[in-house]
Amino acid sequence: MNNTIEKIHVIGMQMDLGASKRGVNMGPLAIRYSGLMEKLEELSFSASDKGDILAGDPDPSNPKLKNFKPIFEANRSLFEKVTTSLKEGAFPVILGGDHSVAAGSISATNQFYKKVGIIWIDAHGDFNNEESSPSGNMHGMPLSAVTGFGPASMVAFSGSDQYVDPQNVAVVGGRDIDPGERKRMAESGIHVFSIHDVDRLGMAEVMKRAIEVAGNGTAGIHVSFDVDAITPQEAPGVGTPVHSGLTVREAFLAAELIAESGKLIALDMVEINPILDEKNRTGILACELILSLLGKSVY
Ligand SMILES: [Mn+2]
Repeated sequence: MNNTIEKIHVIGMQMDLGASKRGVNMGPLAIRYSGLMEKLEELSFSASDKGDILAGDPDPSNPKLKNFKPIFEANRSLFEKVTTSLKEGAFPVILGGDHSVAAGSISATNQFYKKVGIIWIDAHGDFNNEESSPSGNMHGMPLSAVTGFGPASMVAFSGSDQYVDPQNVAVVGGRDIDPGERKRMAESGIHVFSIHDVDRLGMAEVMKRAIEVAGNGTAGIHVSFDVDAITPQEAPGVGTPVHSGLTVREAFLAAELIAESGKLIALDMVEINPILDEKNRTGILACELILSLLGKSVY
């Protein structure tokens, strides 16, 4: 499928309950402040701001799935909102929020399109479930949940369980993956292009392979972009920084190659933490990456 994007719906998730550190709930504001809506219009898209979903109060009842209830409720709202946008023929751009928002957004695209692939750009694996997670923080679980490795309750939005085939999942930029999580990832059948692979192969080759993985036999590719994939010197305002990450140029190259593939069907841009940022530079970077993923080119 070669997807031509015309109409865009921007949906914010003011939620930080999936992480131990607070503040990424303000991510949607930081990206909007960078002029996202105006810049989308400049690129000739018909872009509508669908506002933000606000997460409820913290819920300490389950230490293995911290804040499960408000996270699930916010994600159910997101699932419904994304589904509505897809039915209206719009391309959804989801502004996080912590990465647990991908549970709602990917469930919606996968159910709507029947079979989607995922490119998950992240310093972390986000492949824990309630048993394997050392912290119980739900932003470390969404990729496991949407591929059917639990927590099943995290993605139980509709009657039919429909998971993304692990064979169509590519993780790019991983460099902080805990031992139990690594084992689960290896056994799941997902494809992992770690930061080491980016070093050895170069981003162009890694993205070529990732697009092949996520695009093969699917209706299109859902990109879930955690800004902590980028090195903290360039992207200081993130929820969970990890040293020695992608350069800004590698991140833009990845975005441009995904745009060029014509296979992008939805996008999450997550984990921007304005409290830790410097004059909103990470918010501006996230905004520019969204534009590149949607086809803005340098020349
Ligand atoms: Mn993540």
